[in-house]
Amino acid sequence: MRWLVFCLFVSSVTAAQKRPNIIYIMSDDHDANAISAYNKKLTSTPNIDRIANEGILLTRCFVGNSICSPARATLLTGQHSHKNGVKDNFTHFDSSRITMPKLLQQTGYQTALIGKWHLHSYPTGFDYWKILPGQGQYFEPAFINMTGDTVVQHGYASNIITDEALSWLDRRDKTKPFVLFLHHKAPHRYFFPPLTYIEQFHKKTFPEPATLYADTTGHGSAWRIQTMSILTVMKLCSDLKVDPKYLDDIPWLKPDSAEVVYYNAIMDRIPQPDRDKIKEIYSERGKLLQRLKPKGKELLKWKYQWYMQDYLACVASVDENVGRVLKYLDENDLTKNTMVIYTSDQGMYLGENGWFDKRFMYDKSMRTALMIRWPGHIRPKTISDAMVQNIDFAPTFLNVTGSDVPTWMQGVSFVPIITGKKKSLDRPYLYYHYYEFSTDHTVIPHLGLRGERYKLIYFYTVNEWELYDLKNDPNEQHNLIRSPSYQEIFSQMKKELIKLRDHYDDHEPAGELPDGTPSKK
Ligand code: SGN
Ligand code: CA
Repeated sequence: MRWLVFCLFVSSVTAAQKRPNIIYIMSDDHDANAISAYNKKLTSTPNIDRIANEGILLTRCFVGNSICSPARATLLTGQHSHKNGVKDNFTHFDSSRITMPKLLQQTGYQTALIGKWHLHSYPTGFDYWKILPGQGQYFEPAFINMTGDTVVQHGYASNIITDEALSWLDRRDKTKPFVLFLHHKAPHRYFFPPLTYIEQFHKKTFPEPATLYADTTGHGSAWRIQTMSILTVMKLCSDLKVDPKYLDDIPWLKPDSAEVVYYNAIMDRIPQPDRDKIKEIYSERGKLLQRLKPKGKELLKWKYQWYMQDYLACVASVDENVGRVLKYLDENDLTKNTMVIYTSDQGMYLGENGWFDKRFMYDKSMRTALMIRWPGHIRPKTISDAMVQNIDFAPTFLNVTGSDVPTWMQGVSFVPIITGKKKSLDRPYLYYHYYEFSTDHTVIPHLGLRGERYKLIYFYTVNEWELYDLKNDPNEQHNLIRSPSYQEIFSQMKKELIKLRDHYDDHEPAGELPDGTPSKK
């Protein structure tokens, strides 16, 4: 009898262990162009690339609302923002909702979430969690633990988040399969790398995007009123760490008092001796500004380079830590039975249109990086251009772990894509809806439709439409909405948009959509 019980126990452990583990690594604002698997011209990310080399690189993964909290609520629920309730960065996620991690728990998975959370309510559905409050800090970050206490931990955010994740892996219940959500803070604004990477990046020069010096002439209201400009909105002291003392006698660069307070606060977090060394390196920026007193284009040229130096140095810290996770899997015999995913909560402007930040439905911010390794299921070095969306993540996780996908989830599993069974999902258009209109970057709310070739966007509060031909104009520079030869496509796409809005049960804006402000020409 004892023997039988033992055999049953062993067989249930083996069966449980056969179900794959998942490690989902999501960074914050990491644009695909800043990953060398996608683009070799900006930087090198050998560890992140390893996931793509040993698995699949998806070149057309998109989000449904390009901003942090909404993307995270979509990950948990498989639903667009209007259904999961988190339309902007200020809304609390209703933690009593059923979520993908809760469903995984019910089937015997151990679940853990470590790092950025940004959904305001405390996490539920995780056997273990430890989160950054709000956006979190890079140096000496505070964490909220499961008892609700806040503890400040010594070190740099990317390293600590990884330490915590590896330590959870060490002490997890090894009889159960697991899903680990490892959410980095980097490379989010204020892009603040650790000393080693500042040293490596501060003398590098990066290629400028073709539209860095573009202005808003000829564009619609949304382009004209956005505040995402590197030249006029990105701050020299807080964003680019120029000591205010270098700017006192340059009237057009002189920071206001809030900016000086912020600069001192972020600097003061860095322990010595690194703080002085970092200040020393950044003093080169201040001295250069004093010497050249640049304005306009010349100033933008420098700001762009410094933005890239700091942003890509933060990316390097993420890459190093992705390497640590992969090494841990190798050393603990977990590589074979663990699906590893690398992605970001959305894309990010890296100087295109002269911008930083995200929010817009343009591909630059709507698209996000996605690569997946799953030995034995995904062929190494696969590249797929199938259109997938972040509403599909939850259904995919459920599918991979052997659960049914509830009908209230709006996405579909993309397992057939990554395992090579299908070339595309039967879904010709993706839906998008951005809502947040706040002092942060003032992007006008819009909804829209992305097809294989065309993209239609409706900025409904100003009644303006934009239509792009992504084949001829991948950078979305030429709005074709008034072009006579595109009127048929406009009306077709508009019908599809209304159909998709109704299909996803979005009621804002409801009814027929007006054709927009008539051309003045
Ligand atoms: C902060 C940033 C914004 C950024 C939002 C949202 N401002 O408010 O630039 O768009 O976060 O980012 S900053 O003054 O703190 O830099 S998100 O990734 O959380 O959506
Ligand atoms: Ca983000």
